[in-house]
Amino acid sequence: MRTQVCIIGGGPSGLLLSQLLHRKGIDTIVLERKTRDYVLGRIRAGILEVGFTDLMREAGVGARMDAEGFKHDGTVIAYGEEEFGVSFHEHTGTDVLVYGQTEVTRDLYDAREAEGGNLVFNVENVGIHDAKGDAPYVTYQVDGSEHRIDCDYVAGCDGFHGVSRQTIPLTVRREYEKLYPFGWLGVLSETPPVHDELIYSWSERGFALCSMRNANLSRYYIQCSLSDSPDDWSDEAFWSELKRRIPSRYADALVTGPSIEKSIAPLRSFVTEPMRWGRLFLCGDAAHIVPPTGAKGLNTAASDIHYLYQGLTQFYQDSDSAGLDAYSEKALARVWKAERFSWTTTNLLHRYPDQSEFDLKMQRADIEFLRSNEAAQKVFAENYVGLPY
Ligand code: FAS
Ligand code: PHB
Repeated sequence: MRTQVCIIGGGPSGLLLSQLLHRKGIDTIVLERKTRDYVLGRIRAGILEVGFTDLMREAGVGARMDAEGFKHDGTVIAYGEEEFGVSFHEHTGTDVLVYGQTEVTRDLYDAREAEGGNLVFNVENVGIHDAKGDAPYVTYQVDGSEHRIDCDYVAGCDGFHGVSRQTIPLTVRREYEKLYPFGWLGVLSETPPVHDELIYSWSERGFALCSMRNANLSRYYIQCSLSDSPDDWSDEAFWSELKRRIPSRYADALVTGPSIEKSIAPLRSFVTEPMRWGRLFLCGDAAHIVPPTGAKGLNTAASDIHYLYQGLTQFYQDSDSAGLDAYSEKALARVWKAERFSWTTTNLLHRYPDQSEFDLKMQRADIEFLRSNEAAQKVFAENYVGLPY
């Protein structure tokens, strides 16, 4: 079989790229290791930057997002019983959209299938071959039978644990990583959100985040130990710990209920360079990971897809490879800024096990500076709504 772009990974990165290229008449195939339902069952991001929502509309899959998503023009930062707001709109003239990654992925799957997209599920043993040559090809198995796809380019959209990044030789790859000494325990519950904006909360006991998906679906997180497992946390234990970590006016108003999903994500900062090797391009989590504190994971995948989509379109329409040649440098320039914001917000709001009294004073001063300084709030807002592509 032959295609123009072979996309490995049927998460939001791979699906968005496939849908965008399809609308430009560029042929793709998407190879996904799991089933559609498995992919949709993973509860992840909740906040979309304006760049992401623009891409979804350009891909022709923005209707439900625009109808059901919630515009948020600010957020609450809390510390102990104190709190203050940061207005995105006041400082940037724009806002973010609350619309879960699950729904983004569902919309993309629906569009790909409605438009005859070539999606292959349950693939195994994917191999990328001759990426440095002019005739790359990908092999994989489904139900035990071997397949080969000849293509012009390969897009590695297969996440942190995928095969694409590993295909780039260690003599070429440079990896940068920071592991955090804590994780996030997340709970999804069919309860009304405790507040109409997100609440990022620093507390003596650790970080907490109050988020949502819709008027009756809330998403909450608490910082937890890396040695914890979801089974260590009963719903009751989770709710009472969350209440201890947010201002009492919210704790008293919190509507609790049974968790319909409970999971722990370890926090990691990670970047691999370069994001291109011959005819193989890395996108999204295949190339970089951020701690979710800044809501940058999915949104940084979007800017990668934007740059690669532009480069491939320029190549196929104008036989001009300038966009492809600039991809890695352009994508990394924005990736590192997302890494910086995610790292700084994580350090601002989390309790580290080895923090000294001086460290705590510095953390408190950082929060106080953000509360009291317009310029600091503008910087926070510009990063949160998304830096330009
Ligand atoms: P994904 O990992 O989503 O998708 C990659 C796909 O490739 C998967 O479907 C996988 O099955 C498939 N795949 C892997 N190996 C393959 C192979 N060899 N062959 C074929 N297919 C293969 N971001 C936020 O902004 N906020 C959050 O709260 C948040 N929470 C997260 C929680 C967890 C546990 C994780 C892991 C990430 C979280 N993220 C969050 C980040 C997340 O949203 C990612 O940024 C987003 O999923 C990136 O999308 P993709 O690049 O498509 O990668
Ligand atoms: C979420 O709603 O899942 C969410 C929101 C903001 C973040 C991280 C996760 O920073």
